[in-house]
Amino acid sequence: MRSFLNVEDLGDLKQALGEAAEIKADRFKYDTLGKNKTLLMVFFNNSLRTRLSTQKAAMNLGMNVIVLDVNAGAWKLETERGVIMDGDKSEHLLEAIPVMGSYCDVIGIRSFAGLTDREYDYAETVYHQFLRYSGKPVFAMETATVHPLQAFADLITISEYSGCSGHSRNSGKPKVVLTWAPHPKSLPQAVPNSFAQWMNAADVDFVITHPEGYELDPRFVGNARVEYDQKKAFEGADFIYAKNWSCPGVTRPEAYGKILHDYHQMMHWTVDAEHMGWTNNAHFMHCLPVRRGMIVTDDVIEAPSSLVIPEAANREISATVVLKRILQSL
Ligand code: AN0
Ligand code: CP
Repeated sequence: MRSFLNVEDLGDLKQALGEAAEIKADRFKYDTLGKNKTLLMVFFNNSLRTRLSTQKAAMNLGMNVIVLDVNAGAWKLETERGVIMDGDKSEHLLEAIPVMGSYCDVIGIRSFAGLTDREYDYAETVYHQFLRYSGKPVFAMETATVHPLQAFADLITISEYSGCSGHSRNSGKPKVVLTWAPHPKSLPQAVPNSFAQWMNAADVDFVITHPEGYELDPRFVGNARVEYDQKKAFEGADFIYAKNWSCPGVTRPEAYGKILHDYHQMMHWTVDAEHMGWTNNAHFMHCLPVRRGMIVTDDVIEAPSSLVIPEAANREISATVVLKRILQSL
């Protein structure tokens, strides 16, 4: 595997879930696979889980790890071609990428959407430059439009907990609901995009609910059911996956990356005990970091049915499977 951005990059999902279970049973099973191989993790944005879980995954496989925080100590990087670099940016990404590639065997990239130029973000311009100019396999640690390590960890978690809950009303398939929830700042669409893409590929009954104007890109929505009435969407749900995202610019191109309403008017979308009461005793999920009181109430996130901690722990598992696949193809 030379690139990890989309669910298709992993091939058969059942096999990938089998590998995840194998790693979970013995996370050091392949601890010599990465001997003398170096992972470089490049962060253009903050992280807690991705940074720790991906580094841990690399260590499980016996790799060496280098972490670069581009905005804390590196030269400021220009990303556009054809500009006269007379501002505060000292180096161009097109030199920086092959230099980074010369020090490592695998590169992970965290580079969020700028949320101003939809075409630039949705072309995954920065990711594809790394893929083209580094000469090394590259994987997404949340790029402009996707967060596949998160979605894979989410799928692992759902498959673990749908097995043991077994109380779905939907002919054996768990009902999984992705719900928009309020947030005071503009956030990317990467997490909901990937979650939708992976749920569409999985064996679940999948519903998306959000206020009008927040329609996700059709390439990620696929055949999912979109239900604007949050209560109807929640009915019978086995898993509630909450996330905020800014306007994806599908039905409102001029509002790309914006918050469409003052969040004070949207607090009825916050997932609280009343919302969870509409479900089939659903598990609550969120990728974290989460703002309590905005996305979810304290009681819901602290309830025994909340999966936010095991979900985050599964990030180590998803990253170990992905790095293992990459190392096996070197
Ligand atoms: C980021 C986002 O919404 O994409 C990262 C989530 C994993 N969240 C924030 O910036 C708060
Ligand atoms: N869920 C997730 O990717 O968290 P971080 O932003 O802390 O890495």
